Amino acid sequence: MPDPFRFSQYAPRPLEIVDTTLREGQQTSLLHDHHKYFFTRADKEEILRALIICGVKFVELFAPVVSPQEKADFAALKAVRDGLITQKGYTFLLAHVRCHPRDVESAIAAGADGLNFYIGTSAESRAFNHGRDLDAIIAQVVPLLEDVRRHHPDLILRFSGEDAFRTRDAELFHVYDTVAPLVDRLGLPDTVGVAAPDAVAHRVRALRERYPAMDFEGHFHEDRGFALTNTLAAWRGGVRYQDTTVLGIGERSGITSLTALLFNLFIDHEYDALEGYHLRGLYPLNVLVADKLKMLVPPREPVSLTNRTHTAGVHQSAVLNGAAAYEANPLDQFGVNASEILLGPLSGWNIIHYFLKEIRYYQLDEGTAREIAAAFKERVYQLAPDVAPEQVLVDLAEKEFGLARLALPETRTQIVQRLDEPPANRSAHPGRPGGIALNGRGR
Ligand code: HCA
Ligand code: CU
Repeated sequence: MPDPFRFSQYAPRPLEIVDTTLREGQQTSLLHDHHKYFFTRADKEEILRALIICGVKFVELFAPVVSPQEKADFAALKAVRDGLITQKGYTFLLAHVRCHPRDVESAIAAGADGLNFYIGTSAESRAFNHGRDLDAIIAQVVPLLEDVRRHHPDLILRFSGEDAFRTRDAELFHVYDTVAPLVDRLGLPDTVGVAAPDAVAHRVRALRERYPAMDFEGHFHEDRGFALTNTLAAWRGGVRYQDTTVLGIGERSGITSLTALLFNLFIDHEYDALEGYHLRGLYPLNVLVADKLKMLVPPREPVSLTNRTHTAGVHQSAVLNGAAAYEANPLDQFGVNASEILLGPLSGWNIIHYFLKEIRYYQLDEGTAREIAAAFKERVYQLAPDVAPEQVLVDLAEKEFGLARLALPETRTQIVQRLDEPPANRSAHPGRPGGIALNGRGR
């Protein structure tokens, strides 16, 4: 009987997301100001839990050597993972390590399931990062990998030539030829975001020809706005493992967004790729991480409430006749619907603030939104099935917190938010208002 805890006996799915919100994501400029934005241990635990619930099986963390806090967090996150095994199966925790024995030892001591090695191979990295030439890189990396392989045969090993897209084919091959027999995967990170989809397709083809039995891992930065398209190009070229973060956060403008990737694969009918992912949990996941960053799900995220917001008058009247007029994509299947927005286990005060302010047009500040959210959460799970949760929220806002609505002139444009749920859910809540939630502005 295969042992699901051992990678050698794990049958990888067609697409394996390697989520790196808790590593690359922590390098986002949004987390730069640590007084305002900071992933606490509790935040990280919540994010990991949500990722596992959404079906992610590979999660990258910093090597514990990075700081005492990361070390302690690693242990806490492992405990979260262990607590979910019976319910959700095994998720592999991978430590991001420099090709340095100290990094490796710290990760092994912390009980990592795998090591994601990286070292710069481009001329720029060689000149400005570590000062070693390609043969010196090989001389540093190969004995280390051999040693780890020998003593820890069950560890999942991945090696990335950092800045692979500014590394010439021949130079990358020079390093990968010696490393390939020692690892489970080779990475192809576009560290500085220079690649376009054609270059990605070309590189993937060349790598697959040279290493036909090898698995690859894509990692694409957003500097040119190509992160998602590059990931799709790599996936279509046969790259099974793809790095993502929630909301695409990461160094500079970030990397590929987890939910944007799964959403696009769905739209393109690539259902094989979606095996094992829980799509309805994706919008709540976006909200959860946005909430930690003290912001709303950014409007550029495909899986967002803004994609169901209509402001132009002609759009609104068309949407009221038939949503399909300006909504082509089944966002409700990704959790952008009233029950996930208000009731999802991950929805925070932020979305309640947005809902009351932007959709229902109450005047309220953040502090009040937090208080209302706390009261709402206490109440909403004890509801009779025929009471609409939106009504509870509105009652709280009006009757207990005495909020007033913004009074605006008739002519002011209404913003229409479609928060209707799919028919199956709707019939379960006969007390709920009709399919379209109209805001109260000017009415
Ligand atoms: C970094 C760089 C990295 C590493 C990716 C990888 C990149 O922040 O250390 O290990 O494959 O973009 O190259 O994120
Ligand atoms: Cu990166």
